[in-house]
Amino acid sequence: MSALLTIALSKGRIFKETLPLLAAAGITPLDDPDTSRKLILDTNQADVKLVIIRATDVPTYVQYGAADLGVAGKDVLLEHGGEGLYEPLDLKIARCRLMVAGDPHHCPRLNRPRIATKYANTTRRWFADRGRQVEVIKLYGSMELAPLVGLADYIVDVVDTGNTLKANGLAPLEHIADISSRLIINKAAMKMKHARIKAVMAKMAAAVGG
Ligand code: PRT
Ligand code: MG
Repeated sequence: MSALLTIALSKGRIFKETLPLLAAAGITPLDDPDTSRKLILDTNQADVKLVIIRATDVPTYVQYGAADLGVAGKDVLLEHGGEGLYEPLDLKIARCRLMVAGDPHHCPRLNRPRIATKYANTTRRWFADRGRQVEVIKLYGSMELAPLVGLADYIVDVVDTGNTLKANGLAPLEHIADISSRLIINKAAMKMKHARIKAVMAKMAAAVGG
């Protein structure tokens, strides 16, 4: 007898890169979220389910215990704040950098440059910590467009190859943080399902490698 274990994941790169780590823990999904319309995926283990949600919603599901475990980018965790969560394991997947970016030839508004980003909390904190006055404009996607149409002087976004910035005449300017995805765990679940979660964690940790 064992309690149900629910794991929250987002589609795309996090799902793909988490699959081998779950496999190392003996967990294989029975459906592919790219072709299935199901939001709850069964796995080869009857008592392990995957819930497939937006990347930015993963910490919220785990915080409130709707999922016991989850995988979320450090960018998303910094923005969420990490309340109600343990973050015990760096999975070293979906790596990128959180950067300030912009047109290197652009002259910003002198007193208070505008920064467009979906990372509004992180951005406010980062500039405030450096004593730099900025106006943060919250967006939900396509940040690269904002400087091109005069909505903002700079953006804060995650950058991998930098190709998306380059294709839009932008360049990375300042490094905020190195990003990778983390295993996150609901604090109450960690107590109630301790042995079970510890076992999954240990196998995933062994599979992460250096
Ligand atoms: O796509 P959706 O709006 O549903 O949500 P999401 O963008 O938050 O999810 P997803 O799956 O795209 O990203 C999940 C996590 O992957 C992020 O929270 C990051 O921690 C991590 N990650 C790693 C990235 C990238 N690399 C990355 N390159 N997330 C986004 N990107 C974007 C980047 O901003 C650019 O627009 O991908 C585009 C290509 O990047 P370049 O630099 O290679 O051109
Ligand atoms: Mg995306």
